[in-house]
Formats: sequence, C-alpha cells, structure tokens
Amino acid sequence: MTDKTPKQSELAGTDTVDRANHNAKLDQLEEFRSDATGEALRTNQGVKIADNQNTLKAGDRGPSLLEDFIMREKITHFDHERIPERIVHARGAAAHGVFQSYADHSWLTKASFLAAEGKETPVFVRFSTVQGSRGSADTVRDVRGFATKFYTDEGNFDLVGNNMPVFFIQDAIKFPDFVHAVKPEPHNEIPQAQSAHDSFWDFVSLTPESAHMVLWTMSDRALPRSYRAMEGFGVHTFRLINAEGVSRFVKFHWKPVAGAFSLVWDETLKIAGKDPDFNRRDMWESIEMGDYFEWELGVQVVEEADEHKFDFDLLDPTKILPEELVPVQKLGKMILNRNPDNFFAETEQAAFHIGHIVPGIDFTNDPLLQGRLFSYTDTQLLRLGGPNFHEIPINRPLCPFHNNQRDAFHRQTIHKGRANYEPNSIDSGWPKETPPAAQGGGFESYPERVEGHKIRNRSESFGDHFSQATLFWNSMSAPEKEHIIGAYTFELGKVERVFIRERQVNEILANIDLELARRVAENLGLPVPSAPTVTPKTPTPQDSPALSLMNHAPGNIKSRKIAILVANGVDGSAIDAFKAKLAEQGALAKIIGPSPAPVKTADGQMLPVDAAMDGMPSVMFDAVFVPGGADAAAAMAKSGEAKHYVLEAYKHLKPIVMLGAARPLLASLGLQPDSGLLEGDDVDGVFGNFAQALGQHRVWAREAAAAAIPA
Ligand code: HDE
Repeated sequence: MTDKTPKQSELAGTDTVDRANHNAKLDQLEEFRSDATGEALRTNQGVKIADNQNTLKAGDRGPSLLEDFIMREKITHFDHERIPERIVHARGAAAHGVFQSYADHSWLTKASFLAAEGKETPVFVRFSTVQGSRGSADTVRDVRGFATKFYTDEGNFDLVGNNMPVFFIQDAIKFPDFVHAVKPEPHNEIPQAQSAHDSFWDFVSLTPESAHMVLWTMSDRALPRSYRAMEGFGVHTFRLINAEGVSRFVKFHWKPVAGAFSLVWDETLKIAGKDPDFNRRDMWESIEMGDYFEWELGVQVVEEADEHKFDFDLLDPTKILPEELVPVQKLGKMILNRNPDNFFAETEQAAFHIGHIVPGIDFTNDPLLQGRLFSYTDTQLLRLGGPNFHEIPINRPLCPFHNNQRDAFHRQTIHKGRANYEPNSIDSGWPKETPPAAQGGGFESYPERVEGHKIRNRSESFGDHFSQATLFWNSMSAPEKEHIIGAYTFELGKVERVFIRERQVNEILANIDLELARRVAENLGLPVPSAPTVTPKTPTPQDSPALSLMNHAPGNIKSRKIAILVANGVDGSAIDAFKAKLAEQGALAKIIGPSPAPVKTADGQMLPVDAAMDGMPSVMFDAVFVPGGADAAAAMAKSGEAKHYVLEAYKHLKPIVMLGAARPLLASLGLQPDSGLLEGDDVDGVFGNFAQALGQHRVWAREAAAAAIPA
C-alpha cells in the first residue's frame, strides 16, 4: 500500500521555508535533507521503535536494563549534541542566496564568478556579533561579522568580513590578547556580550592602534537596525589578478540596497531583553515574506604602481581607503532569498575561511590577514571535530573535488581506485594537476617578489594611529557625535579603575579630537586634557561623507515596520486607509492591542490583533500610528501601557501619527508636534510627511526634546 501522507514540503503552513527559490547549492543540499513526515520512528540502525515512552525495565517498577539499546542510543546521542561554539562570532544567523555579476569583469580578475554579465553564483551568508556567546542578545554594542561563501564553479571563495572597515589590531599575534580582553572577565564570566568593562578598556587604552576601530564601535555602526541595513567590508587589502597576470590591490565592500541605518542606544538595551532575537528574527521573517535582503558588491581598485601613493600603508588593517580618494566600483548584486532548513546543520556547521580563494584572487602581506590564514582551519578542526569539515553539506564546493587526502574522523567519501598518492601509474596518474590558464586553470599564487631579514618588527608605515580616527570623527554629523560621546561615557563609566578611564581620555581620545576628549572627561568628572600626547597629523581627506550614516538613510519606507495602536472603539476606516498606503510603499503594519484579543472598531467590526503591547513593544517598530476613535482614545488616555508606548517611540525618535480623537493625547503626554510627530484628521493629510520622516529613519532634530521624556 502506498503511503499517501504528505511530506513536509507539501504541507501548507507547516513548512515555512520558501522553496520557490532554489539554486545549484540548494539543489545539492536537497540530497542531504531529511523529511520524516509519514515515516516510522526508528533507531539510527533503522529498527522501528514500538515504545518511545518507557525504558526497558525489570518489572514495571524495577531497575532499568542496560540492554535497552534504544534508550542507550538516544541518550548517548543527546549527551554529545553540543559542539564548541565559535571562540569569536559565536552568535550568528545565516541565509542562502545568489550573487549575480553585473558584467564581464575580466579586465580585473579571472575569477569565474565575475566573468560574465548576469552570471549567477549561489552564496551562503552568516551575520554575527563578536563578543557574546551563542545565546546572547542580537542588539548589543559590537562589531557584526558579515561572512559570505560564494560557491563558484571554480571552488569556494569566502569573503569573511565585518560591518566595519578596520580592525582593532595590526598584527595577528595580538588577537588572543584582544579577544581575552573583550570577552567576559575570567574570574566571574561577566559581562556577557559587552565591551563596557575594565579588561577591554585596559587593553585598548594601552593599544593606540585600536583607537580608530574603537571609535567605530562607539558609533551607531555598532547598533544596526537590521542586517539588511549594514555595509560590509573585507577589511584587508586583497589582490585581484587578471588573465594577463596583472595584479591590482582591492578593498571589498558590500553596499546595502536598503540604505544603512541603526538603532538608538536606549532602544538596543531594551530590545536585548524584550526580543533578544531581534536581528535574526527580522531576517528570517523578511525572507519568509519574500522581502529579500540585497547588497551590491563593490571594490576600490588601486594599481600596483600606486601602492605607496597614500599617507597610510595599504597593508595596515586599521586604515580605510577613503571612498573620496578611490571610489567604489560595483561588480554585482547579492540577494538573500532562502532561509536554512536547519540551524545546526547549515548555520552552525558552516566553516568560513579567509584562505578559501579561487584563481584570480590573492592575499597581500597584511600581517593580520596572514595570521587569519592559519587560524580559520585550526579552529574548524576543534569545532567540527577533524579535517573532513569540507564534506559537511553546507561546506561542500559545487564543483568536483578530488585529491589524495584520505581518512580521518567522519570521512564520507568512498574513494575508488588503488592509488592514494601522486605521481602514480596504477590509476593512470589521476587526479592530475591543471596548469594555470586564463580560464579554468589551476590556482597560481601571484609571484610577488619578497625579500627581507627575518625579524619581529612593525613597519614604520603602520605608525600613525590617530589621523584616520580623527577623519572618522570629523565625518560624523552632530547627532552621531553626541551618540559617540554618550557611548564612551557609558562604557568608561562602567570601568571601575579610574586610571583606565583617565588613560583612555588622555592618551587616546585627546589624540583623536580634543573636543571629544573634553566632553567625555567632563561627563566622567575627570580633568580635561589640554593637548594631545602625540603630534597631530592632518588626515587626507579631512572628512569623508561616506562614513556618516546620515548620508545612507533609505529615503523610502520599504520594509519598515509600523505599530498601529488600537483599543475598543478604534477608527477602523483610518486603519484601512493607512494600511493601504503603507502597502503601496512596501512597509509593514501590525495591529497592537491592549491584549491579544480582537477589538471592536467604532463601526462594530471585529478587528484581529497581531500582538499585545507587551508582546510587541514599541522598540520592535520603526514608527507608531494611533488611528483615533473616541472610545479608543479615551481608553488609551487611561492606559499607562499605551501612554508609555507612545512616549517610548517618541524617546527613540520614531515618527508618530495621532489621528482624530487621538490628537489630544499628545498634549496630555506633554509632547510637541515636530517634523515626525504628526497629527491630523485623516490619513491623506498626514501620510506624505509621515513617509518623508520615516524615510529619514529617525527624527534626529527631536533629540534634545526627547531627552526630557521619562520613558
Ligand atoms: Fe575572525 N575568526 N579572526 N576576523 N572572523 C573567526 O573562525 C581570527 C578578523 C570574522 O560566521 C574564527 O570559524 C583571527 C577580522 C568573521 O563563521 C577564528 C584574527 C575580520 C567570523 C577567527 C581575526 C574577522 C570570524 C572563530 C586576527 C574581519 C565569523 C570561528 C588575526 C575582516 C565567521 C571561526 C562565521 C571568525 C580568527 C580577525 C571576521 C577563531 C586570528 C579582521 C565574520 O578562526
């Protein structure tokens, strides 16, 4: 008899993964996917299980019997379920997608995934925080990892980058020191997922090369609103090499199509408690809805002859190449359009490695990059339990991979043939080398000429630690500067040892900008430094508009999330009108009520509620709409929770609309209308201004007024 039970993939509503999107990698993974719908429960040896509720016992109250192979197998497997979390970047979330090349870029590289207009390459991208454990919150102040695996037809290329273009240290040998310092302190494992503690600030205040990167982490860049709203950077300078063997230096960039924008600090703290999965949920739900995440891949290109043209060293990973000096050229577009089926099998077992490159790409001598080349294999050996991690489905290349590496734990491949060495004549010499070629050739390292004494030293060209930090500071808008001052104040305020606070202010901040140092010193009650401790060097250029998030506002409201606050008696027609306008522009609304129960509108309709106010608080939205209706407005005026909802959204600088009978609420809350706090009698009258305010992401001009709000 044939089993007619539908499989997971056929069950509407139970399997939420959008299967419409598939690519060569997803098709390859299909072979490994397992669907138990309609299947018998069995042991790992295939034996059907009759009773999964009771251990085998001697009598129904008797001792359990060791011979119960079913219980033993189950418990043993469970005991071994955990693997070490990543030493850094432990918390992450990932998605599948596709990269499409805009053109034939073979003038620049022979990498095949960039060799033709429209060429598609499957990708798997993992975003992460750095400091916290696997279970920590998403919205902490931290760098975000942005690791992309391109499954190219010439092998895997991993671009293992961050959402900030520089790093804390210049040499890999300092990485364990840096990570020990930023991780929770060793005696009590506190604090989790935070840099606001003595050991971090001790290390960075003693390590001037960290000044530039720490400034980035104190900026709004460390608080992304969404993974879709982050820039990505390869950080190091790489080489791209074309078929003629011409090598050029490049910096890789990911430019988000949605714009780049961040949360405000108080909001991040609240989200960390109210929805610790904020960023991963946002990505998961958006992809499920077909609202995909998109970036353009770009490169800044420097001709080999221009290597020493800049006032910093291209090999120094604490420096940016200002976009005003070398513009970013767009190479293609990446779209993330498919969630994984299983977090552990895909996201957790994904093994990224900066050393996974393909012909046409090569490394430079950046000493941080060089050290990473060692670290990423080494860490997978521990984390994934041996050298066969490349056989795990998510890590397999799409192209064939044959060599004479054999055996070791968990080997999957069954090698045929007698020869496991090369040269051999037994198997006719296979697998054989492929000479380098313009296309489809073997990997060839760029024949860079290298000579030098064997020394432990830091090049003098790596010696300027402050001028680019000054450049970043100069490039910030007034609100961003205030946020940075607030961040240093908060973090250093958590540092118990005053001498560490002083050192950071006097020996680091004063060398970035005296005004920054003064403001932070005053906030901490420290003496204000009067002069830098190193001779200032003017950066080139003096400021870079590309660095300010204010210049990356989306300008539209696509994908933004709006809370519609309702109660019994709410004006249902205003909700319909507002939702229709949001939908036209690709924004999303949720109906938020006093409880999860439906409410009755003014005209007697039952309105389903998506969530209660405490279930989806204001921090989970980008804007709030209060539709009016006399009874609803009266109920809200008496509800501390509703008033807090509006006040908190105001405090976090979000656009708010109060319509009709809801308008008097504003005065009773002590709020003055502004460019984003809008009131009106109908949706048509306010929507234009609302969309404009939301397109700018937040109402920055409100910040001073918001400071007085007790939310
Ligand atoms: Fe990493 N880094 N890193 N890193 N890194 C790891 O590899 C390391 C650095 C980055 O989603 C580890 O598989 C050293 C810079 C990302 O799985 C480990 C040094 C940049 C991810 C490691 C650096 C990064 C990692 C931990 C200094 C931005 C997450 C688990 C020499 C360009 C990848 C793992 C994922 C992960 C070592 C510095 C980005 C231990 C030694 C600079 C996005 O191998």
